[in-house]
Amino acid sequence: MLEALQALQDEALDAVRASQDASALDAVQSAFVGKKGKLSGILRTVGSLPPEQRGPVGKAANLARRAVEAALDERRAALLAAADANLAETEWVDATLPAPASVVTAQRTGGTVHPVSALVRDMEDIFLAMGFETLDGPWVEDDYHNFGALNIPADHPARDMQDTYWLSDGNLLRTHTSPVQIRAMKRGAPPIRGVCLGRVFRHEELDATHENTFHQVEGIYVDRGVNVGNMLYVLRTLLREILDDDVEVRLRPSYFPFVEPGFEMDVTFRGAWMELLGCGMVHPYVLEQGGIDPNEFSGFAFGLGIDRLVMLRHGVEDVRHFMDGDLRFLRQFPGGLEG
Ligand code: FA5
Repeated sequence: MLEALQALQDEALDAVRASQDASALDAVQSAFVGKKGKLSGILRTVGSLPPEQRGPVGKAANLARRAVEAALDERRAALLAAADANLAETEWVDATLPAPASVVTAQRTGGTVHPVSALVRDMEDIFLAMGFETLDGPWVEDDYHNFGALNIPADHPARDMQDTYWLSDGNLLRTHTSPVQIRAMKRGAPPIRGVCLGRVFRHEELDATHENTFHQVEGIYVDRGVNVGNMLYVLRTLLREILDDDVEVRLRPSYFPFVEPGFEMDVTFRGAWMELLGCGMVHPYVLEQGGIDPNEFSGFAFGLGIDRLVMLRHGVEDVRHFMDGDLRFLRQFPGGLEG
């Protein structure tokens, strides 16, 4: 499998080098790393491999995907630069006009990877190695998926826990990634092992740990006999991979209408406890909404604040830095293309 991956990566890199224009690069992109591409196909099968192979194959497949993506970016920038140089020789340029899209794209390839994106990628690797697949869901949700199916009917006081941006058509900007639980269950029968890493929106009172646009990772695992112990194992493995050993963690009972029992996990940050995630066993009502028989199956789910985990990882004192786009902040993070 690993050799096949290497061969696939080599084939993709050769194809990138041979591409002479943007449409050729687009074709290489979709053939290898697009949704239906060959490398993406391998990544999707990782969860069904024997457990001891998942880690190495998942990791190698991700590395191969990134190498191909980086080569595509580089080749695209080189072709654009060549085209611009050509243009500059043959045409008079009005420097007061906004830069053409090609120049903006080329400059963008010189940026750094946002620390939230970097953690998202790392977490995807960790979950892939544990046999989870990555799921997606819309930012604009309907009331049913964001609340109703999660056992929060229209008049339920728990709606007040998540102050919502409503749209004029009655839909809303999702307040959490939990609607993806319902979408995952409706998509296919158990076993279900999925994670969704994405953006969520709340009309919040802003402070150092509360933004109105932030990121969560939702996890859902449904099968026969799934229990709280399985959940704790997954959460512990995740945090052990991401955080230093000396970070203290505590679990305490909590309430979310869509789990029973429910918990919250806190971590120590700057001398105080900071809430990191909510979790629990998927409520029987929610399983039923997903078309799953609660007498036969059980499951756990969790929702973790990614931005807060980035704060812990890098010692960032205020969550509002992540979305305000200040390059002096963003350039501090290693791992970007600038170094
Ligand atoms: C939820 O959103 C639940 N959907 C989590 C869940 C999923 C519970 C599955 C049970 C099962 P909560 O509102 O507590 O719960 O948000 C989850 C995490 O998101 C918080 O622990 C925190 O880390 C992060 N978070 C919440 N609000 C903000 C905010 N305004 N800014 C940054 N991070 C936030």
